[in-house]
Amino acid sequence: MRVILAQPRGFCAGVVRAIEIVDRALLQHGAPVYVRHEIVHNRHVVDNLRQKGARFVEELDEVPEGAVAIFSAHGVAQTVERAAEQRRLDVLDATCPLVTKVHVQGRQYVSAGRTLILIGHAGHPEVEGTIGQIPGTVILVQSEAEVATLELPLDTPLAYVTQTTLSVDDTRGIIDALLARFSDIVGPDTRDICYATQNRQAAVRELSTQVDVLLVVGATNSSNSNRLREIGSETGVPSYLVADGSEVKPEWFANAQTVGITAGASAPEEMVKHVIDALRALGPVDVTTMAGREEKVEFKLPTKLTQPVVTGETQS
Ligand code: 10E
Ligand code: SF4
Repeated sequence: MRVILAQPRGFCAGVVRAIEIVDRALLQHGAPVYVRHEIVHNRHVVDNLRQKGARFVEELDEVPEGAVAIFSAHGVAQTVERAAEQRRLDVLDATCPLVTKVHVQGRQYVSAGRTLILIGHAGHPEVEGTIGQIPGTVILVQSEAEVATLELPLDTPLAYVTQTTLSVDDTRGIIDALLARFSDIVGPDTRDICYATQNRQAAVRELSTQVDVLLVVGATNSSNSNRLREIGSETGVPSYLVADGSEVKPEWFANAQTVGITAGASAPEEMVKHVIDALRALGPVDVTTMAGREEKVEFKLPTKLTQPVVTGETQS
C-alpha cells in the first residue's frame, strides 16, 4: 500500500501557542492550572496536559477564586472575561490571534453603524465567543439557503465576518449570496478563514486526486478537521475522520492501493504516526509526503509567560 501524507497538515501556529501557554503556565505556577473548555479540540492533547496537572472545566464557576485560568484557543465572550475578573482569576488568554482579529474587525464594523452577520456554525465555541465579543445583535448565518430567509430591509448597512475554520468554497457561496441580495454590505472576502485552514483544505483537495481512500486525523468536535473530511468526500474519495490508529478499519482499504493521510490543525503528529502504524499492521506500506506549502507562521506568547521564572531566594 502507498501512503501519501498531506503537506501542510496538523498543528497550526494558534494551536502550538495555546498548548505552549498551558505548558508554561504549569511550569511557572505549578499544578493545578485551570483551562476553560478543551484547549484545542483533541483528546490526546487534553489528556497529555491533564497528566501534567491541567484541569479542564466548561465554566469558570468550577475554578477556585484567585486560581490560574486559561481561555481556550477558540476564544470567549466578554461575559466570560468579566466573570474571570469578578472571581479575581489570574487569566492567561490562549485565544488564537487570528480569532481575536475577527473580534476586533466585528467591533469596528458595529461601531461604524453596521449590523453584523457572522457566518459560522451554531453552538461552536468560537462562534459563541465571537458573538459575545460584539456589542449588539449579531446575526448568525450558517448556509447559502439561510441568506434568502433574512428578514432585513435590502439596503440595511451590513457587514459580515466569518468563523476561521469554515470551508473556503461554502463560505464563498454564502458571501456571494449576501452580496447579491443586500446593497450596502462590506466584509473581508474569505480572509477570516485563517491561513492554516486554507492551506490544509488546498492540500487535501490536491491529495484527493492521487488517492483511493483519505484518512483525516482529528476529533469529531474539531470544525477544521470535519471540513477536511468533507472535501475528500466531495471529490468522490471515501474519506474517514479518525482520532488515532485504533479507529482505522481494515475493510476501508479492500480495493485501495494508495491512501492519503492529513491531520486537522489540532491533531498531533504522533497520531498520524499511530495511524500509519495501524496501516502497517495490515501489510507493507511505502510512505511519502506530497510537495506542499511550507508554513512559517508563529505567534508571540503572552508577556506574562515570557518573563524568566524566579526560583529560590535572593542572597543578601
Ligand atoms: O473546532 P475547531 O476547528 O475550531 O478547533 P480545533 O481545536 O480543532 O483546532 C484549532 C482551531 C481553532 C482554535 C479555531 N480557530
Ligand atoms: Fe488560529 Fe487558524 Fe489555528 Fe484557528 S485554525 S487556531 S484561527 S491558526
